[in-house]
Amino acid sequence: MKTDRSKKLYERACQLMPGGVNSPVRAFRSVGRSPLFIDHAEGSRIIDADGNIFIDYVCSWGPDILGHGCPAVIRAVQERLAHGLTFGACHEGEILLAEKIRDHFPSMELIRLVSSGTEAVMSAVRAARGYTGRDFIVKFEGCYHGHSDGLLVKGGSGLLTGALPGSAGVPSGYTEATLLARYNDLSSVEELFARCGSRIACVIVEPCAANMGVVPPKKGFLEGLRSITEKHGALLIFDEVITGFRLSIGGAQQLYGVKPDLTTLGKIVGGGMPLAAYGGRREIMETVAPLGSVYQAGTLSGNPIATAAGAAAISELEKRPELYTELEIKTAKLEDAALSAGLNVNRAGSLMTVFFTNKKVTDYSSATACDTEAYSRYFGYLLENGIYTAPSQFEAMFVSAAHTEEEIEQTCQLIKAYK
Ligand code: HOZ
Repeated sequence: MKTDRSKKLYERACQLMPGGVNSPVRAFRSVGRSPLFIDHAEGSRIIDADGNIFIDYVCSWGPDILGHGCPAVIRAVQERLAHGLTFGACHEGEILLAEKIRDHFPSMELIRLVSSGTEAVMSAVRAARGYTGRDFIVKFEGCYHGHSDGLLVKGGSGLLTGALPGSAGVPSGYTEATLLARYNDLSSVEELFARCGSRIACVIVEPCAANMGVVPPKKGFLEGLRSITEKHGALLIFDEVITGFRLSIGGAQQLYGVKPDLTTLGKIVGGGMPLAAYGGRREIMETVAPLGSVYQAGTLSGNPIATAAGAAAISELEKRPELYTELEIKTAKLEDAALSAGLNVNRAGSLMTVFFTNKKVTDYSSATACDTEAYSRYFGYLLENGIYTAPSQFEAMFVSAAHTEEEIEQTCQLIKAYK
């Protein structure tokens, strides 16, 4: 595999950006390589600056459920482009997208559009605190909710990749109100509520964790969170930045049948553009300015190009109800291939992770017991054979509508041959 051009670009990038990147996981450090620079992407493939072609199972970390450059999304963007890039003012496209979101996430009675998943989560937590008048929040070890100060405690994704328990630059006062529980362990949540239930504003959770690798909720876990929070007058926030429009068109809450008070969305909802959303029960969202005293704003919030892309992507998903079954079938084939190679796999719908450990991965401590060097070898093997997967043990593999039967079969053969 030729990497001369990527290497040269990386050297230049390192002169300009920390670690040569704009987001740490993509630096490939945890897999002991230097990053590939992508030139373009089409359907299920990405092509790097050296002309290497890969079947892409990162899919921009989730947004590209329809594959890269879905014609309907590109058309919608091109049509909007002619009308201006940003207004910083109200426009109909925001309403069209918000209506679509509410159609599929009826728990989101009022919605605010923002520009990134981090912003959505930070704002939802603020709304939960504003509504309840309480300060504490409960998050789970290994769940990642973006990089806002109070949530950078035992997070997943890049924090796990870099083996960091938290982040420098966050004053301890900012995380003192963040209480940690164990994923899939209701007793750890009950203990926190027994100690300080009247001070807890919310429990925030990835309803299917995907930032310590994929870790589905055990039966009864989400229902348990629902009843504990209700009992104590705290709110339940589902961070569906990854699972929204991915596990089903109505996300994890539709799939698992548990209704949160607040939901955050990102990735697919923006159709590949920088857009995210938070929303929930009307009376909670009415605390957000200008209706209420919880402040949150953004120049590019509800950007017309991004709303057009998001609405077009969701329209495509609506037109293809069979798509979720097809994604499930394709990903189950990859899962079977990994199992037959003796690998340890977790899968939820079209999200999957191969873990290098002998034990079942159900939470942070079982995820962090994985052999990350073994993952690096597996990653390198796939990459050298034309398969692009996440450059970290603690991320998901994403399957899209654009992956063909042949590509899935080719990937399965490679996985089965892995020694
Ligand atoms: N937070 C993303 C993974 N869960 C990484 C995004 C990126 O590096 O582009």
